[in-house]
Amino acid sequence: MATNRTFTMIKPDAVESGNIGNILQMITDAGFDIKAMKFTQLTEEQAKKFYEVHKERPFYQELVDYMISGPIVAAILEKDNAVADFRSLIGATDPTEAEEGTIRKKYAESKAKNAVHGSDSDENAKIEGDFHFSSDEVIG
Ligand code: IDP
Ligand code: MG
Repeated sequence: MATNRTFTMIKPDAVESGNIGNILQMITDAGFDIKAMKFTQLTEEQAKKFYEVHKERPFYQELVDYMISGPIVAAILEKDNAVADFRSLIGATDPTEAEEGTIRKKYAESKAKNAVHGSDSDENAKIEGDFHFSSDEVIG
């Protein structure tokens, strides 16, 4: 059964380009409630662990280096059908393939520097939210 929470990060390229506010506006306009949020910078150890599923992929170290290159915003979001609806809102991994009006179409620089993360399943949403937030940092 679909749960109602997902996990996101506004990635270093979008923070650097000054789009935290624009992206949060799109997220809340789409009906997501923020249940937890922090501005932080990942350590290499954290980034490696977060993206461990991709460790055999050729871009793994590039991805880790990028994700630690500057600060991010991490958040837990709530909405009916959160995981699927948020993937629709962010668009395809490669912004050249993302639909008009999606966050990645508007704000991503490239397939690697693609502005936002969105969990790909309910199971991973829980794992990723728990990775970044302790229970007393989550509201409600
Ligand atoms: P997703 O973020 O749309 O779920 P994944 O395939 O899970 O995409 O890849 C995780 C992240 O790895 C992407 O968001 C992107 O930052 C990076 N990435 C994916 N494919 C490539 C690539 O071909 N080159 C460089 N980085 C990539
Ligand atoms: Mg993914």
